[in-house]
Amino acid sequence: MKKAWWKEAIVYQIYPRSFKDSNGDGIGDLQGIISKLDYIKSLGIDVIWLNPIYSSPNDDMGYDISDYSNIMHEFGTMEDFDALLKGLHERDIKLIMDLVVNHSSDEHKWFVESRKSRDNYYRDYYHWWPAEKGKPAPRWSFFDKDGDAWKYDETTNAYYLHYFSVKQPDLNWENPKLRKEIYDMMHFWFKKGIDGFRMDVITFISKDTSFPPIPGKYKGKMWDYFYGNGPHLHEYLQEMNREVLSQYDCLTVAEGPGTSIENVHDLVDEDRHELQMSYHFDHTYMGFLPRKMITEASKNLIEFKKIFSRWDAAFDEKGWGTVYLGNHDQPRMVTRWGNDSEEWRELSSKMLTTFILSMKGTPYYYMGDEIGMTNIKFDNIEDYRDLETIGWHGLVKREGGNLVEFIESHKITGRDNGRTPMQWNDATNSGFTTGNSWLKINPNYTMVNVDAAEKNEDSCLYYFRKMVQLRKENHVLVYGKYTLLNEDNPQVYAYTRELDNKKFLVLLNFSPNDATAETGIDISNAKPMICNYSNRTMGNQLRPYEAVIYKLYV
Ligand code: TEU
Ligand code: CA
Repeated sequence: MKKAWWKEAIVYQIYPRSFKDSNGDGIGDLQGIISKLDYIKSLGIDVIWLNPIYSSPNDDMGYDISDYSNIMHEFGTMEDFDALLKGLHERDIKLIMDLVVNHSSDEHKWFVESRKSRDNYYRDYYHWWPAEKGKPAPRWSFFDKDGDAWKYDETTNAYYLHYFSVKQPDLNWENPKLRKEIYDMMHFWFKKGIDGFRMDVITFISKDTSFPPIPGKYKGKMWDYFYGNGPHLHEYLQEMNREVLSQYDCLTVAEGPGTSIENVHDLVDEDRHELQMSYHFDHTYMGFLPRKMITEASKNLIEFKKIFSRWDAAFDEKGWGTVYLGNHDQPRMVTRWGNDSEEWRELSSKMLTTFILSMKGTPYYYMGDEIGMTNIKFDNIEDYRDLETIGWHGLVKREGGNLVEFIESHKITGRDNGRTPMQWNDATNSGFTTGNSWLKINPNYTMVNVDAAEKNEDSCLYYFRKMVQLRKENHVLVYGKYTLLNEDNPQVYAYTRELDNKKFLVLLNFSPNDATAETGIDISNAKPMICNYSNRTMGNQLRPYEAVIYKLYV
């Protein structure tokens, strides 16, 4: 296993819109993040992944970019960005930015020009279908109000493609002029000193521009798999690597909808000269029906263990993986995978943190999870700001579907649950803003906040810092061989990590009941390295949501 800084790094994701507002407009901003740099440093993490901060009309909260080389005015100025980057680097923290180049905003000058005429210089920066050829073969859109990825545009009597919202037209990567523009933009940011990119739906960028009907085998399956393996994807990523990435000591991670164990090596193996790692969605969709309606199967631990064990094994020989539970597209991990009741919130949050930071692969940890933030569970669609939930709600309404069931499911699955503002203290608006927050703040901020956690050495926050240190001091948790134990136990996730002469045993009770870990391992003289209960009774009995890591003497 070849060692590398980006394999040993712990990545902390900041959703800037909701981290800290410095000017009272209710929207987080770069100066707000700067005011919290010492807090960020205190976590012990190595890399910040910053969601998009570029100019945007915010149809999809910054994932619709109208100028790739400028800062969204709500977030501040380029000088603020330079100060933020300097502040992070002074604290030995790297910064990776979000590269959103499958699509731009429809307000980007390229698209404003492209839609003007069929012979415009920028016409082929996007995917157009002349209407005289009839309507093109159906493509599904994640965010279109009717799920239709083709939008008719009267001016030039043609359709344009948008896998996401109508305000997010897909860029035409088959056009070398477009690709060069993207590479130049990437150099611009690298020359400012950033340390890499998280690449938004990068697997979708290559399209067969004859737009044939989607093959039958993808019917009913996630469209991601068809979208995620276009004809020239790897050619373009190898070109991006040659033209840009190979010239910098950087971290590159694909957001990889449509990646599978079968195809991920084409993306991340070192000898492919493309990217370094990718994150998949297999666990996030567990038990979900279309439009993120939820079923009982959504928390099946046996399935969860199978998924993570399969993905771990995928990188036994080559390539490298990622481990995450939360991000800005996912519900809060303690609600989705733990238990957000007041009785079990802290214990189960610490248990999940133990999992993320004791698995092989680079951990991606989402802001606020370190204090055990929970889903806000809106009762009204009017409280949502995310076009995904609002769009699907409209669709269900038009179909005469069950809106009560929809709202109930989205209390768990809706993306805005993970986007509510960071909870700093128990003052008004949790110290996030002195104005009216762009998205409601979880009322539990009076108890769940950074200040309260800093005053309590038994808090999720202190536990997170301890787990970070345990991982950094024990590379067996980074590179060690993972072996799943007791796989058919529906309550307990048990595994070992081994490297050279070190062997750790991780026992996690994912249930609210006592459980027994049947691992066959004698722990009578093992050393508990960390536990989320103040006292660890030896043996393989686990209390509700108990997490413990033992050092075994082999
Ligand atoms: O997400 C792409 C993506 O796959 C998710 O939208 C996922 O399919 C969806 O949340 C599941 O319901 C990226 C960004 O992370 C997301 O925030 C953007 O909305 C999207 O791309 C478009 O840029
Ligand atoms: Ca602000």
